[in-house]
Amino acid sequence: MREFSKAFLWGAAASAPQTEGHSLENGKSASTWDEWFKLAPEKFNEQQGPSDTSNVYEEYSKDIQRMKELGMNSYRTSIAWTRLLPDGRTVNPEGTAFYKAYFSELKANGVEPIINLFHFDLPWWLMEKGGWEIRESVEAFAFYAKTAFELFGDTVKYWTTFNEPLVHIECGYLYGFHYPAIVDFKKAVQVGYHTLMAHVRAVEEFRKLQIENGQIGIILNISPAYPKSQSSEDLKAKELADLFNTNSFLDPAVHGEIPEKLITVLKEHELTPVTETQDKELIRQNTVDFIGLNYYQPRRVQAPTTVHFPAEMPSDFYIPYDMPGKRINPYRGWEIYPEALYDVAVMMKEQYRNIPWYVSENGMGVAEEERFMDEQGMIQDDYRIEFMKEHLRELHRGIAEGSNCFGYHTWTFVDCWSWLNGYRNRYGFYRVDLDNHFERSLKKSGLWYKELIEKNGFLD
Ligand code: BGP
Repeated sequence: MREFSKAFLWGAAASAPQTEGHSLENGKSASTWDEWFKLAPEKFNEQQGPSDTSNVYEEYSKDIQRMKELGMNSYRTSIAWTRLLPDGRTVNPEGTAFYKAYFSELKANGVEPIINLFHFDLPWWLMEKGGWEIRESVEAFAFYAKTAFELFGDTVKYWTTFNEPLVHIECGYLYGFHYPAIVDFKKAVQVGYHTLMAHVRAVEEFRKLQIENGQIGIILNISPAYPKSQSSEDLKAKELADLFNTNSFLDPAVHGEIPEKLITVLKEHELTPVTETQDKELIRQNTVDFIGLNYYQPRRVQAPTTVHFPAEMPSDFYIPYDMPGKRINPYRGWEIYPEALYDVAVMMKEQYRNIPWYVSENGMGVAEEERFMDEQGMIQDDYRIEFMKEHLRELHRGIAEGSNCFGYHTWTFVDCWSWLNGYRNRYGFYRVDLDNHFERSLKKSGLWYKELIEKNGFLD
């Protein structure tokens, strides 16, 4: 039996833009997703946009009963900045009432809400001014964060500032996947820097309010780098991949410092962002209470064969290595490598002062899951159960060695809309009926999760 600690958090994660629906209604203003969908609907799988989600705006009460039924003791979702503060300054009463009711009901049902402030959804009014490229975004975010803490801090005790800040940086400014789909390394670094400062300022606002028992963290996507070989070139590629993708946010969040090495590399390549004098001190003073790590896949890397100087893209520092024989989830194209979760646990213990952390996302997206539906209408997603088991086994090993992990959340609870992928890949414990997004049905993995929670572990 692999058992977990008594207070271990079991739950699932989601986000406002991927679940709420009513994306341009009830007082909400447009985010970059709403506008991009308007501008280029063909980019979205089956032209499903951000209004086409799982209707949590109406369904949250019933969903909370479903969470309770599985025994979940925690749940993470986010606030939509555009719903709470449609113009960035004025509180939307309808949005406030919705979130108040939603969070209180979670709490009343024994499901601890972990509330995140930013999940890829920048307000359009801010994007039009330059978004994260401009310093104004930092103060705009700090104001939004403060407003949210003041409004909901009596109910919500666990807060996080950003979900996967690397995503809006690299998808928006390096690889063309998200709006504004610009390819510009220097801008990407500036966007990253402003994001970090926005995080830090939000933490500062949080501390000022002294919310009773309140804790604040950040959620980072972690794909630990593994080198192709032990050659010095490949090892350097691994080091740089971790520097840009892992240490860049983890170090300031936990240690209060941007890694010296990163500062040097950016300088060498003329990528240094514009900063302000007080920033260093702000970063130093505003570290977090806990970290959430989203783990899906490792990052296999090797040394680049041709490089530009100064660097034009991260591929001038490291390139992907397509390792023969790796296990893969063919629907998402992501490698399955549970062992990395053990490595992450050890890294948190040894390099990040064993700060409390939890697995804030882990899961397996599979397309056309209706194929696996049995006669009773239940999706037999044994592959998902196996995936979770394998990852929990490795996590447990890390915890047994002293890593301070306090919970495990899967992505996700109810199948949800996923950005450009729409509803292509499903992740939920509950299936959403694509012909009627109000309808949900439990999958086999949900039953397995319920049992896991009941036993606080699993037989292995
Ligand atoms: C994470 C995001 C989520 C979610 C998940 C699954 O990176 O935080 O928003 O989408 O990945 O990925 P996808 O939906 O792209 O398959």
